[in-house]
Amino acid sequence: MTTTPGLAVRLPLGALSGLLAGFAALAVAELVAAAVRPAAGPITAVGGAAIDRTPTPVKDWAIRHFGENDKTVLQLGILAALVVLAVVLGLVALRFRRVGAAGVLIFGLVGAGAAVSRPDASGWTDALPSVVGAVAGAGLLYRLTGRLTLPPRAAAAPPGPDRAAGWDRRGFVVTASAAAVTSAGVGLLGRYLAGHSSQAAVASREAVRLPAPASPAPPLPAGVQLDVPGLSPFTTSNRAFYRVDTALVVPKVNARAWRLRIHGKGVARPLTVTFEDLLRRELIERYITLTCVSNEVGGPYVGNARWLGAPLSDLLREAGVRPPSRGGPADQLVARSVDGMTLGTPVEDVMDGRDAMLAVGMNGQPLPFTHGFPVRMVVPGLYGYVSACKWIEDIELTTFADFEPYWVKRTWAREAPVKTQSRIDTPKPLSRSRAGTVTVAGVAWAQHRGIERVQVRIDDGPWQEAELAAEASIDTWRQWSFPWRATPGSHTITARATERGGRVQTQKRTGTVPDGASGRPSVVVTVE
Ligand SMILES: Nc1nc2c(c(=O)[nH]1)N[C@H]1C(S)=C(S)[C@@H](COP(=O)(O)O)O[C@H]1N2
Ligand SMILES: [Mo]
Repeated sequence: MTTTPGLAVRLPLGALSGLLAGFAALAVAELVAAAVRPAAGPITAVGGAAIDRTPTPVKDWAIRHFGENDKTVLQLGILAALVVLAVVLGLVALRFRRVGAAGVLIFGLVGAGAAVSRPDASGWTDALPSVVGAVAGAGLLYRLTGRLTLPPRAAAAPPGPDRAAGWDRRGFVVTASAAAVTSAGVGLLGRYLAGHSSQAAVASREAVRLPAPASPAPPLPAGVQLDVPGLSPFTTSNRAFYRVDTALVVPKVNARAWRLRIHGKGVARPLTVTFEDLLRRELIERYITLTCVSNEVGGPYVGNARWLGAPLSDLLREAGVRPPSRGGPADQLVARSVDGMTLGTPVEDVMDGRDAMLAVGMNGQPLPFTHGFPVRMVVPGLYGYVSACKWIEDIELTTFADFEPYWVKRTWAREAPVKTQSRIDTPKPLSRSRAGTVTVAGVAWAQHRGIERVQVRIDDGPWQEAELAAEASIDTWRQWSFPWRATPGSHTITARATERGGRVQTQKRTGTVPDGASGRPSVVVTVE
């Protein structure tokens, strides 16, 4: 007579026990997180810690290959790892129940450690979701695997319908089903509560009425937009605007509760402003093109929007800040976001008269949550990672010597003005065209310096002038187009821009690290 079921039954049941325990642990953790702080949940915390510890080349590669899906890929990866882990612990628990359960607790501690060490952690309570979840998961695993081996006395009893194979089949099925149903319910409740807590933020965004700017954007000149199919529109819609950030869960900030503090070295009068305060100020509206330092030559991480915001230099002056050129002691402005990101911007740049702003509007709308609602920084001429802090809540005046922001700690340059770049939007790489006139068109940017010329070259031929669209301002990109008399064969089209003052976009190719990609865009096409 067997006292335990055969391996063919035990192994799958052990794995199932592990999976159920993992599911219960996560569900309970999410519920507790909804009460404590949604971002303190284990998946978000471990994911965030993983993002911060990912080496720069891998992160850059992930941004380039998965683009805006990079975070979904990471979360799926974490989930897959947890599934494997749960199965392994379930199998271990078949033989060593205590060890399996202890394993669940240890991983709970890893989650708790990740949660309390997040830069936006609110304290030891951030450990609660992982700890409580792990206790629930460990307890369940212990119980479930207990049902798979009967105590000697029970096993010796005459086999009945429920213990024919020497294990408490009914007990297992009842416990497992109850656990599955309860976990699903607990998980859904957690989701609901977390969603509910972001309702206030959503409502605060819906209630925003953007005021008219004291200084509206100058009307766009006629001819700023060329009529070429496949060419990027002059203004990028909010929906189409690229998104690059480290936030696994988009922060949902309640504008009514939002505050921005301005303080630090040389700040004679530290300030705290509310969202209402900002809206009451004299706002400016400007078209500004934003670019990511991770954008490869020809890449998609660039967009142009009409931003509405409060001039940053006015606020800094009210706080008593002087730029270094006027003897101010701080040369670096460190912006902090609600999710703990830090970005460092030269104080000189934001006070030199350019339209650096605390933006509240994007293309006539309050900022979308993904683009930093309620307030973000925008500084013309600098890559996003040294200027464009989303979900901003704190500005500290300091020095480059005293503080290294997030990306600078990860091998990116301290200072990063945007490099002059051009992009060929049409024809697409490896496309086929008919011989005759083919319109080559794209965009070119050199924010805060301006574009004065774009040229196109076919194969090794001479550089030929492209037609430039009208210039909205030196802070925006410019469209360009070139009527190419295409002849049959395979051809390489290359473009280069010249910034105001005559400096030509370099042909020297560099990668994105440490201060942005250089080189000229080219596409290969076939003409029939
Ligand atoms: N809080 C926060 N702000 C951030 C980032 C971030 O990861 N977190 N990424 C920066 C980078 S690298 C860029 S390029 C811009 C992108 O802004 P967008 O997502 O609105 O296009 O935001 C910047 N601001
Ligand atoms: Mo970026």
